[in-house]
Amino acid sequence: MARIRKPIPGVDPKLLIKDAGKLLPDPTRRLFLRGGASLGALTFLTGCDIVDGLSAEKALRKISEFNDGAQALLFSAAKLAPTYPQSAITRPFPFNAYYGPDDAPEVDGKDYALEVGGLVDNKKKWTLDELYALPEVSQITRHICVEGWSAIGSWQGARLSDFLQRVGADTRAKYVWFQCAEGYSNTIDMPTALHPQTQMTFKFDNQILPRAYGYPMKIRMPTKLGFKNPKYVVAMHVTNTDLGGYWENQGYNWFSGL
Ligand SMILES: Nc1nc2c(c(=O)[nH]1)N[C@H]1C(S)=C(S)[C@@H](COP(=O)(O)O)O[C@H]1N2
Ligand SMILES: [Mo]
Repeated sequence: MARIRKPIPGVDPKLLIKDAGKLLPDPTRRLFLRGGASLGALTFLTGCDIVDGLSAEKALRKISEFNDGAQALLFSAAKLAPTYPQSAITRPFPFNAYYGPDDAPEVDGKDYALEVGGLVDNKKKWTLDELYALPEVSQITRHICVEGWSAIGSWQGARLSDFLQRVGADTRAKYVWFQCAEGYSNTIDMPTALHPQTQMTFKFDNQILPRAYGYPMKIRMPTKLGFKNPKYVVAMHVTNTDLGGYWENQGYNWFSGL
């Protein structure tokens, strides 16, 4: 549908778009330019309705602060992480946490009940039997840790997007936050939560997830670095507030993904 734009007092749209283009980091800049670099795209990226000089300045300020957010908005569900054959699985698969393997949480599966909160219709808790009954998907993908190692693993579980739909999550919300048994936490953007390879993982290599790898549940996101993949997850909240995370709060790049 064609839309006639009124002139914006005090703003030359051509210059504004040029400035925005200069401020944007790649690859967002390339996508912005390729997509027509319009006022509409700028409005979409910043969430600012550009009606005057003040809001135009605000949009530019946002863009310059905004590398993570701009990338997240352009994150495409069509972009899949590479998958591998069985023979490529790294054995033994490495353990990693901010403590040694002996200090990994020991979650009692019998008492386990996943808390689901925030912007969802159904806040009932989920037992392991209920979670195990969800339709299963499987992936063999590479896990990449910022500490300088990577490994290929095989993970089975439920699609997080299916689960979010099932609990009536408001998928227009910005984030999903995860809380882990030992206090680790994570916030991810909704596009990543809805990505087809983002998985609520209950098994490693078709066996119940061992304690080392996050029993009873981890969130597997092959489009994100290792530290964005929380293990021992006990709660999940759909939210419009960025609740940060263990490493994010210590300055790690929030988006940390493809
Ligand atoms: N609960 C919890 N989840 C966590 C961590 C942690 O310390 N606690 N470490 C993260 C990091 S940095 C990495 S690389 C992976 C390691 O997962 P793995 O032990 O299955 O290889 O878990 C991530 N998720
Ligand atoms: Mo990591």
